[in-house]
Amino acid sequence: MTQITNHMPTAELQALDAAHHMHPFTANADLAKKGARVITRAKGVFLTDSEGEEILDGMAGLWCVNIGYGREELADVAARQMRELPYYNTFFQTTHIPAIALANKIAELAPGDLNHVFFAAGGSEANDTNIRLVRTYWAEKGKPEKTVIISRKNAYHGSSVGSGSLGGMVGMHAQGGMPIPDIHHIEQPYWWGEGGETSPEEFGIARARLLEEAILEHGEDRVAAFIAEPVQGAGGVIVAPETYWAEIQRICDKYEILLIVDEVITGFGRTGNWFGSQTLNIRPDIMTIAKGLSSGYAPIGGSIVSDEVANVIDGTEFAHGYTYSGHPVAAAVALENLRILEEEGIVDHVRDVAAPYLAEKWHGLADHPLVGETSIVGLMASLALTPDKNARAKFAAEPGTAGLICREHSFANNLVMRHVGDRMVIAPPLVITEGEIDLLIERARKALDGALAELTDKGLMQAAA
Ligand code: PXG
Repeated sequence: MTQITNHMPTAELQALDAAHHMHPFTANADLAKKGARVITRAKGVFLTDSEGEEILDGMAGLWCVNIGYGREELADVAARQMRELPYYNTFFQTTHIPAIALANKIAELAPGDLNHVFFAAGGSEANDTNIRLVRTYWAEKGKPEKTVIISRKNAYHGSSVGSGSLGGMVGMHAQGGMPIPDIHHIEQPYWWGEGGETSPEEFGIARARLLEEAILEHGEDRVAAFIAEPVQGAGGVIVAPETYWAEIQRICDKYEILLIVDEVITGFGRTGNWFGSQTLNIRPDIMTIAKGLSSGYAPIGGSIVSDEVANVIDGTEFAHGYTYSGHPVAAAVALENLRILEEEGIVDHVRDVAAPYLAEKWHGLADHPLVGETSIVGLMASLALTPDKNARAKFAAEPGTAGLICREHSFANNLVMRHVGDRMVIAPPLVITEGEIDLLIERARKALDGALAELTDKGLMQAAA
């Protein structure tokens, strides 16, 4: 273990962190006892911590560092832009070159008639924008009563009050008065966990038809939009059965409700195309983007809007915007990131090389006694931990117990692999090589072995009744 000497000892950093830093989605008192892992630098797909450990980042940060860490070009562009114009706003009839260039580039890359971009600083803000966009769209069309937005349970659309309401996370709704009115959640298309005896194909159709039922229940004249992730990310990389999306598209078309596709994770190459909508053959009216837009090097997100929606919105003053909408440094960094993704053929690398290779290896983990199913689209993958794979059984223990144990073993083996309940998920940087995928799989298997041993020792390999 290499000791790094240019900063204070880890324990001191941890104590200072615990004293003044409130972490997101964390029981901070528990973390204070244990001490946070301090990440000091990163290169390619590897992180280095304050103890000098090299960790394979199987999560690309938080599903965002698509081009990998340590690209000097982005640092150079940021420095140049800060010197030239560090900040100016896009309110009050002004604009600047990075915002112009980035909006044009995004319009070129986005499918169909998604040609207009409203910028935000991240995905939560962009989804808040979307709530107001779709309601304003219908009001401008003379249908102000169309305000209901249908979403899905176990969806993640952000953590602000609006976007958290769109999301379907029960634990989030329990804190702070969410969801806001007129957001309705239907069941998710999670066959392995909820499909029972139905075939995946039938289940996909049945879960999509819940959208139609919800529209009819509220009345077509009340429903503004449906929002969904192409593949649920934070919900556990849940890949809908193949029948699902065509049926959703049919229903959105039939009832003329706007389709918001949240591409915050699936955008910018993650699924082997520029957008998950292309991989899954979906035609959104609005797309939410963030994360991979800048590969996480700068905070930026936005909504890509169709010609039709933009034309209607443009007819009024949309009283909405953020200080950092189209921030010049973030926009310049995003533009450079898109240049690298494009010129280095990174999306092709995902589709033709990395995703097929990872899929083969990831599905290979299905022979492990702890693994119930493996799912993968592009470079986002998950597996279900189970005490009894033939029965698709859940654990008798509190949900997430096995997942947390497996994550701890993964960390101990220098692999960042997340758990969502008792599903393990990965989404590595898109530049990952075959050799690095081998290492990821080797460490994931060690984590599974370690978890199986610990679960067996503790008598936790019991199925729920
Ligand atoms: N939509 C989707 C689909 C997301 O995954 C957001 C919106 C919100 O983006 P911002 O930039 O406001 O965070 C996200 C974010 C996790 C995790 O634990 C996932 C996200 C964020 C934080 C943690 O998997 N996704």
